[in-house]
Amino acid sequence: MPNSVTPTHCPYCALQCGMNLTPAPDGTVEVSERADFPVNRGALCGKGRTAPAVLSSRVRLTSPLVRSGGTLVPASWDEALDRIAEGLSRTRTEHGPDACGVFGGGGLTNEKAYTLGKFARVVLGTSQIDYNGRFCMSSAAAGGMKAFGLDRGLPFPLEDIPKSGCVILVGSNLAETMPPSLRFFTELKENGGTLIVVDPRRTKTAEQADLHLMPRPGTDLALALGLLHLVVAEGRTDEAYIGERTVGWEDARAAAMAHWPEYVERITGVPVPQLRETVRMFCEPESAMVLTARGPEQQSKGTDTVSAWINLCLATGRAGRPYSGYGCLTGQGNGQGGREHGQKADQLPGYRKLDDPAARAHVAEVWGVDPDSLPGPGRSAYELLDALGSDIKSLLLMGSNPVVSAPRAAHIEERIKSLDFLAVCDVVLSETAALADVVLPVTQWAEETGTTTNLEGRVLLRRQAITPPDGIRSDLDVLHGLADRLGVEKGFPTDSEEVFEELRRASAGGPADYSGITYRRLAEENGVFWPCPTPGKDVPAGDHDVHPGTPRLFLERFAHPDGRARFVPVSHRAIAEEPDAEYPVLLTTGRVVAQYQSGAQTRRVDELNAAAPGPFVELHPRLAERLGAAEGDPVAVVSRRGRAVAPARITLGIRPDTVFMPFHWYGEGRANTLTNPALDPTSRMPEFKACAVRLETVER
Ligand SMILES: Nc1nc2c(c(=O)[nH]1)N[C@H]1C(S)=C(S)[C@@H](COP(=O)(O)OP(=O)(O)OC[C@H]3O[C@@H](n4cnc5c(=O)[nH]c(N)nc54)[C@H](O)[C@@H]3O)O[C@H]1N2
Ligand SMILES: Nc1nc2c(c(=O)[nH]1)N[C@H]1C(S)=C(S)[C@@H](COP(=O)(O)OP(=O)(O)OC[C@H]3O[C@@H](n4cnc5c(=O)[nH]c(N)nc54)[C@H](O)[C@@H]3O)O[C@H]1N2
Ligand code: SF4
Ligand SMILES: [Mo]
Repeated sequence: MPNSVTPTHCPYCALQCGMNLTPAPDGTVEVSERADFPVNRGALCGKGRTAPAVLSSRVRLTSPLVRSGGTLVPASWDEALDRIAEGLSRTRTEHGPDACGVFGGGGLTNEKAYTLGKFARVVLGTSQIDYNGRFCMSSAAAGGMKAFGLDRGLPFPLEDIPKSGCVILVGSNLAETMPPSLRFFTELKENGGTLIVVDPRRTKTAEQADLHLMPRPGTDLALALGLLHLVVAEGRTDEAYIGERTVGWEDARAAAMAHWPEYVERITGVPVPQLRETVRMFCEPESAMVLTARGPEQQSKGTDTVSAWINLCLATGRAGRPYSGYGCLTGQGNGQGGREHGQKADQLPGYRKLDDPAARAHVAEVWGVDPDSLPGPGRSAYELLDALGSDIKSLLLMGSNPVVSAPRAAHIEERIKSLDFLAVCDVVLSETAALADVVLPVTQWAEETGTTTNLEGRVLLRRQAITPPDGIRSDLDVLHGLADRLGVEKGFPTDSEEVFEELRRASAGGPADYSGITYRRLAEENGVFWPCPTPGKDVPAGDHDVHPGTPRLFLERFAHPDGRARFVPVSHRAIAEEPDAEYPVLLTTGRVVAQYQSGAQTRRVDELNAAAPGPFVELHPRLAERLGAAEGDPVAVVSRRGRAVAPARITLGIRPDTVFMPFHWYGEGRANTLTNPALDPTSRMPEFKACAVRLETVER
């Protein structure tokens, strides 16, 4: 395909911005504007613009590596695959199938996520599979499931945002994490709508807000309950809607009424007049939305927090109506699709439940296996990583770099080192890959075709634009080669369209039904929203011979059998580790615009490193003064898990009781050395967004 222009999508975040790729004569690839994709209309952030830099052989893996005499040395594909098959077989024979673990990622395409889940259950027969999406949007998924009976991050396209009357954006810094999406919020304000941002820091996003609430980290649950209390006290509930479309209001109402505004002000630090103003701005227009991201979700009470914000929407009739609703801004490139097709511990394709006999029977038939042979649900991501070296002896890892991104990372790094056998598939030698016994170099976005599902539930076709270098194979090739060596010759195709055709059948009739979607439709229609069933006796085709897809959910009914949404009664509780005399300051963590996640990819791009060269500790001048630190001075941040050091960045844009560190780096500035793996009881999400630390100056 020399010199032809290929319309495709960015490899990084959940916006999945459209872009055009053109191979250049020197072997590089040029990115150019692709204006026909409605999510970004041609705009890209610096990461998307520079993504081809990671295709270069200067930074990527170019050959399989195997450990020999303590170091990783190049090897043939046959030798590398044989070694992995041997490692996994030995563990299975000596310790049973559940001693083999599999860890996936929300950046993997639908085809890869689907095949990885099938590989774990059918080839290894292990229940021990989970993925990094557990660290991402699992609390929002759990909250959405409880309330609506279905989890799709956004129940409407981003294009609906400018038509709403008010948006409350809770713990999202989308001006840095999804820059092209800021346009929808600018248009909201131009149309007369208002934007409220809830963030303990005055971020670039908060600067755009009409009202910025600055709560103490970890108190969003109390904040939402306080707002609901005021909604009731001021008579702003929508009783007709509550009666017709919901269940469970009385209990949720009673729980919220215990959260008096003054009590909520004491917990959150948000003044009562700001709470009242928020309620007024949210309730006065005809429509309004609440959108959450990692701020309120990455807490040990993230699920209850999401429930509280959904309760606010339901009590005011702001869900399942035009330009109104609750949504979660999912994060990774395939954060949505990656949570639907079976790489999650409790899940089968199509967002089916692994413990549901009918779901097991359906998927087992597609897979050609006995339903009883499918294992049950396994451990969640942190619990799986924590069991490495004890219950789990071998691990196959694809699409994550937990040595940097897992909570309590020094401990997890030790657990990984204590494995009998570790195999990693990656595009670069990540910090986790560097610990492996075998590393396999895989193809990347521009070199392979596959589908992703963006944060709106829009299924997209990412097309191959260039030929991969010699010596590199795709993740699907790897799973095919391993299945074959482990005695399963059929059922692991290497062609992604063939996998998708099977995924369509496996998802048919499930909550995330993709059966009406084909590669051809995706190419012609610029994406299709799920659910998209195959028209048949249960699904009238209407004017189409195909189902049109579902951009907007819940307008007629919610997904529970009775069509009604559920209120969930919730009450405030403290974070798992409150500050005390020894650890008096709160640490929160997150992202900067120029680096992506564990930095495995973006730290290999010169332009991005120049913009964001390393970690830092953001703190308020008052805290800096008490500590005796000036701008740029190294500061040690110490928690019960460990110690990290990074330069001080002093700003008035953060609460004086809180410090912030981005988590993109390894080494002494690794934020996750400090974080607390306290888990949410429902979603098993770790508390990345709040733990107790103390600060120390460092002599240099
Ligand atoms: N540049 C860049 N973009 C990315 C990514 C990246 O790594 N880099 N990753 C992608 C992925 S996977 C994800 S999940 C998304 C994440 O996107 P976001 O959720 O926007 O990212 P974060 O920076 O983790 O957190 C958002 C905000 O939460 C605030 N916050 C911290 N603690 C609290 C709290 O207790 N309550 C509230 N309300 N807010 C709090 C932080 O100050 C921060 O500004 O970004 C995606 N896009
Ligand atoms: N303190 C703190 N920690 C956090 C968070 C936080 O806010 N604070 N956020 C959490 C969140 S939301 C997330 S999503 C996680 C993300 O953290 P990670 O799971 O570590 O995410 P990435 O850095 O994207 O890792 C993806 C890895 O897969 C590789 N890769 C990319 N594409 C492919 C592919 O197609 N195939 C294969 N085999 N490999 C590929 C990349 O090179 C990289 O090494 O971090 C979590 N950790
Ligand atoms: S906003 Fe996300 S999808 Fe768009 S170019 Fe940037 S990283 Fe890529
Ligand atoms: Mo994420």
